[in-house]
Amino acid sequence: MSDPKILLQQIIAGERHALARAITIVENELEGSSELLKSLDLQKAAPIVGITGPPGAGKSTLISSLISHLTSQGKKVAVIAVDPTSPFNFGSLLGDRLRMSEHFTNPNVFIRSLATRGSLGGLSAKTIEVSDVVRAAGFDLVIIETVGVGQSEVEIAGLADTTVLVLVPESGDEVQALKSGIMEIADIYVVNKSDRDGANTFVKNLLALAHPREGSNWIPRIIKTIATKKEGAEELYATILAHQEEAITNSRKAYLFSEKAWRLIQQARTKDLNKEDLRIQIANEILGGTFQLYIFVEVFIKKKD
Ligand SMILES: Nc1nc2c(ncn2[C@@H]2O[C@H](COP(=O)(O)OP(=O)(O)O)[C@@H](O)[C@H]2O)c(=O)[nH]1
Ligand SMILES: [Mg+2]
Repeated sequence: MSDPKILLQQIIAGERHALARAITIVENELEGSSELLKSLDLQKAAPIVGITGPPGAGKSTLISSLISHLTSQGKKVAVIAVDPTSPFNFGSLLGDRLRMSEHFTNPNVFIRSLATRGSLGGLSAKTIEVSDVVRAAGFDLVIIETVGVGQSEVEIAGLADTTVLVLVPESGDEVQALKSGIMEIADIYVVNKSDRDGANTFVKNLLALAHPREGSNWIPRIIKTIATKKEGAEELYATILAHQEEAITNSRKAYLFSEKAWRLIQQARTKDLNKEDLRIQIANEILGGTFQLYIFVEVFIKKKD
């Protein structure tokens, strides 16, 4: 077993095989996993952008166009594709791989598919841990693709710094039905397939729905894209950056970390877990400059035992 500290240094230095090994260690809870997680510097890590939406909306294609834009600017980007179906269903993984194949040979791009295990909407505690390892590896941006199947959009919103909901012009009816749940979680709406009829009307309808989340001044933005032609990727990235600058406040950080802590602790089967307590404790530690997610979770679990 390699020393987690050395492995971490290699990851930060951009050694991709070290990153791949670290992900395997964390995914399979091999020896050193906990040490590795606890030594991650998550305050300075790359932001996570969650890209979610119904199957076929064009998420993978959009991510591919975003990667092209980012790498043309010399940026480093990682993609974690979360497959909500069985880990044995390689068909869907292969589809995403083929679509992204033009990026597989680029040293500034790291793509990893993640099978989900057990969690209701597809996002397990493992996804949090793996994405944190990737976040610490010197990328400018980490993108997580999740298929919208009800609960998972809401889960990605607790995991991602910025949540992008990808819809298509025909999503109008869905949006009416889903207004309260899914619509609440997006920081940025993308109307993809804008080469189709109805895109402008749909954008107008979305604009009427866009209002800030509770406790935030950020008003969700709406962006039209044609992912197959790489149109709109530049604007999408600029808007992601704007959201990072304007909306990621300390209270938002405390919210996100408490969502993650809750899920990690829940996985460790701790009872009597209160999210509001978690948020307050985490907010205090963030203010005091002492917060580290995995140390916090370990101490919390020990205290409860
Ligand atoms: N017309 C059109 N088709 C698109 C666009 N973006 C993606 N597609 C197509 O939509 C299908 C589903 O795309 P995919 O990226 O796999 O969607 P995902 O399931 O959300 O990841 C593919 O056949 C894409 O080529 C677009 O902007 N316009
Ligand atoms: Mg996809």
